[in-house]
Amino acid sequence: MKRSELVVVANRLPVDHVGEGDGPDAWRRSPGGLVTALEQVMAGRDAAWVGWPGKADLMMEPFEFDGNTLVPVRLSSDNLEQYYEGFSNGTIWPLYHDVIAAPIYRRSWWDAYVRVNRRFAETAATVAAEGAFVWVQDYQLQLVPKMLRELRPDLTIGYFHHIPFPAYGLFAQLPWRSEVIEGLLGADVLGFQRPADAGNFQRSVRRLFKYPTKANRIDVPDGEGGTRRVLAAPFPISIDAEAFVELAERPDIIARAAEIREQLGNPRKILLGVDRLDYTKGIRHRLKAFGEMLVDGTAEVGDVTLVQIASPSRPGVEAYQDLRDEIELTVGRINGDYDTMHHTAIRYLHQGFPRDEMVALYLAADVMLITALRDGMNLVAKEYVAVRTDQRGVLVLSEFAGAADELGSALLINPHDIGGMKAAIKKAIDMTPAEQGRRMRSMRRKVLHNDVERWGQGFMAAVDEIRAAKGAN
Ligand code: GDG
Repeated sequence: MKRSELVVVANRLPVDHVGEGDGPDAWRRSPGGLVTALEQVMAGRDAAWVGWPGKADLMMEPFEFDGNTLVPVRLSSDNLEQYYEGFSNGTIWPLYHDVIAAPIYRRSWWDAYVRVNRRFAETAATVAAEGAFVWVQDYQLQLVPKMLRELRPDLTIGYFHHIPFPAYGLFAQLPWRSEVIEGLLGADVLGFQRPADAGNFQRSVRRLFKYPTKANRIDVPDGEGGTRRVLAAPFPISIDAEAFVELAERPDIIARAAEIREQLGNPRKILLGVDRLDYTKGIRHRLKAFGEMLVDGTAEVGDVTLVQIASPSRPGVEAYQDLRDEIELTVGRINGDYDTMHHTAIRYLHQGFPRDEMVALYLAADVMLITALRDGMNLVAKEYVAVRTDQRGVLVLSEFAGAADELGSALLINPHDIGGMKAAIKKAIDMTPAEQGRRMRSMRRKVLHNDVERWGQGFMAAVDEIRAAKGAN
């Protein structure tokens, strides 16, 4: 097999199967943020991407796509149920998001997680060239760094954690906590979203292993009497801000934004929520606040409309099925009580949309509601800010989303405080254009400057530094 200097390992390949057969023509680049983020790092390099192709039991040879080698990892439907829906999304996801839903600890899921992580590590080991850099992505693959180091000590290994890393008091619940920390410590550079996440990880390392940590550096025993230095630091992820600005300036998208307002019956203010349908996003809390505003008259149907896009997510996980039922019941009740023949209180769409339409929605929205109970970063917040080249619009942003670290000029809220959230939404609805402009300008400076290219460069600079230090030893 052809071997590459840079290998990305992620749960999913960056493509979706759209055509007939399994040839390269049948694939299209997936729209996700991770793909865009890494595209820039991979461009112009001899790079490979190891991941699951998105269909159970699909056995495929590596293939070339857009100048990179894609290396499919086969997963059976049993693997998907136990490793992906089970351990990744039924255990780790709720545990790492502060136990908003109850994590399920099941030994058979853990066993499957170990097996599948090993398969990813073995595949990456066959693809990486001598001394290559391998960049592992996210919580589904926390054991890969250690497994890969054992197979290929010549490699430099990075890992980026897209979701929060919890406080030790919660993390300690995990029956396999030591194995997970050991797995991650196989990397040379560990990236987290917020300083708090990197701090939580370091505390877990100290509590469980007593390894010394100082200024984001951890000295891990190398098994030969010496130590190996691991960097565990924040690298807040971002968006391709320029690409969003270009979309926001396209006349057809601007016209579409006006059309959306028209189609909603020309309300004075449009509020918008865009989330994967996930219990971490605080959609229920948002609906509660908005519903109460209709009851107490701080918002009126026709004057204000809430558009809620909830893109379908993880339909195989029970907690997501329950959440969907609950949200749809609430939306139905509110609309039943308040809709008129001309206007709706909440326009709810359980659908995914093309990016153009998303940008038109952002442009149409006077107020963007991000009420996550816990969120690694939240790229929607950054996208909304990037497209507002008119310096208008108000971002209501949960302090529990990583984006709050950079976007302090948003109206920051605690989504558990329904009264506080209602007051912030009211303030957003009433905000003067001058104040909107002042806040938006300050946030846009941050997002345009700290874009995804900078994120990639920052991480790679840390990797280069570690590599240079290794070379010097
Ligand atoms: C995880 C972490 C972290 C959503 N619906 C549609 C659509 N989207 C796009 C958004 C945005 C992305 O998906 C969602 O990213 P978020 O960051 O908001 O949230 P997660 O999916 O939970 O992502 C998160 C992220 O990883 C990156 O590290 O920020 O904290 O949980 O780009 O625009 N895009 C299109 N149609 C949709 O219907 N085209």
